[in-house]
Amino acid sequence: MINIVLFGKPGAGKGTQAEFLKEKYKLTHISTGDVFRFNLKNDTELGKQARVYMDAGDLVPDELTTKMLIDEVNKHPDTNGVLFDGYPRTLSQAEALDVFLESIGSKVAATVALEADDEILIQRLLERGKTSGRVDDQDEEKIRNRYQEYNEKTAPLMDFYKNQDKFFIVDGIGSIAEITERVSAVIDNL
Ligand code: B4P
Repeated sequence: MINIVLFGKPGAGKGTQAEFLKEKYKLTHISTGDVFRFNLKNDTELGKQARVYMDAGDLVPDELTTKMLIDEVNKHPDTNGVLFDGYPRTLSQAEALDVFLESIGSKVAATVALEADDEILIQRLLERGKTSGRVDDQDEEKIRNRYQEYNEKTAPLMDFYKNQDKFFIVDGIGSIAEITERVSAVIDNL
């Protein structure tokens, strides 16, 4: 299994790049944001619990998120590898992911961070909010809260992966195809 973590601030393009990378490398794409949104839409118990956090732009509690993530990975026992999109987002999630992957004889091969300036990203999200119907994309205050959550809880993961020599930074500004090339160059060199 070759497992790649796509890392970056909200709107950095993780989901956008994952759509291309999953085809190119035949990986299973798991977006925790998408799985949560599916549960919200279908009004499941998990959706009901996650909604209040997501709508406010807060992270969903670790216990709920990690259980959901493990359930998703377990649905694909024969996969070539997983493209983790939006997970882990806290140190506790990163540690839980390592423990889980080790239990199935696997590990994170690399974490690829898409880097871009906050103000550009906020504009991207507001633009998407015009058509996505996502409550968390429509209000600048909620978007700024997502960046605060990122700075406080997710940014520390950079050191976690740097200390394991698994952290690769890619410039997230440019055309979608250019960025796919940059991420591919990292994966091809692993
Ligand atoms: P996510 O669904 O992961 O959303 P995201 O960070 O907004 O998106 P992403 O970086 O994938 O951006 P995208 O490609 O879509 O999370 C939403 C919420 O779910 C979180 O706030 C949290 O509440 C919850 N959640 C999810 N995972 C969790 C976890 N592990 N723990 C706790 N809570 C969790 O791109 C954004 C926009 O930019 C798009 O409109 C796209 O078209 C555009 N774009 C992309 N690339 C571009 C480029 N190169 N140039 C111009 N525009 C571009």
